[in-house]
Amino acid sequence: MARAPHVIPGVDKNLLIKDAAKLLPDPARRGFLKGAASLGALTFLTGCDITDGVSAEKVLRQISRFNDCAQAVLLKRGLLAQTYPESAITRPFPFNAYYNLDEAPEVDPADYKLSVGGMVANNRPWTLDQLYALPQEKQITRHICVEGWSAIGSWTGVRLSEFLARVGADTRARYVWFRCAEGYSNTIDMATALHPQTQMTFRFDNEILPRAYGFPMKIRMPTKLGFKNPKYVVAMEVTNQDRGGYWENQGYNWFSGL
Ligand SMILES: Nc1nc2c(c(=O)[nH]1)N[C@H]1C(S)=C(S)[C@@H](COP(=O)(O)O)O[C@H]1N2
Ligand SMILES: [Mo]
Repeated sequence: MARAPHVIPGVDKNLLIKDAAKLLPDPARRGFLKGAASLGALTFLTGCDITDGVSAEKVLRQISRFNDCAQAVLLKRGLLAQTYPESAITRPFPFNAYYNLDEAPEVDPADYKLSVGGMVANNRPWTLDQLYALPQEKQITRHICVEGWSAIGSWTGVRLSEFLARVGADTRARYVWFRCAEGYSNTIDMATALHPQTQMTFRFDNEILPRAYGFPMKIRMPTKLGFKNPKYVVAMEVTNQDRGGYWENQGYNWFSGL
């Protein structure tokens, strides 16, 4: 089932660095994009240790690590990822997964239940109707994939922080782990989980989230790279253990070969 499309020969690493920098909250982003877009400049702006590498693999891994570090340093200051007007939305918005669209999971909304576990006071599962009844808001933000593309989309849903409060999550826990209908998974740090722009998403471009983009629910976080945004989410767990994820567990070796 797995394919290995995550290397695009000829991708310019400087462009990738520039794109990754768009994840930075202002004013760090503006400063960075105005100046020389280098890993050195990223280090300077954030204080996060990042060193230039010879291979694209190394660079991308560093960017990924850099993003984790930037979370702690920049997002704790309450900074937000850039938002855009409706006119900036990329149409059509790209589909991406480790398989083709016709192999994407088809979740039956009537059967769907989000299971909630780990360090929470209330672990009852949630139906789609119960989730839809929560307060929702819309964000128009940029999604950046390490395969070398980015696109601006419109996502509507509930703040993950709001949901975590409702299930009585222990927010002193270090991580939130997600499992998806087809087996994809990933772990995010609690700072990201509680970030105001991290969203349980139910709509794309004002319509019920299409199958391509993760029906019935994805987790959207504009402060993280695309692969950290799980689609078709069926389970969530609040935990002190880093349980990794689909790509994380492969040690990013999907980059090798460049
Ligand atoms: N369940 C699941 N979520 C996933 C993936 C996947 O293969 N399965 N791919 C990730 C990657 S690498 C990207 S870039 C985005 C693509 O989201 P999109 O199809 O909405 O553009 O989904 C992320 N979340
Ligand atoms: Mo991606």
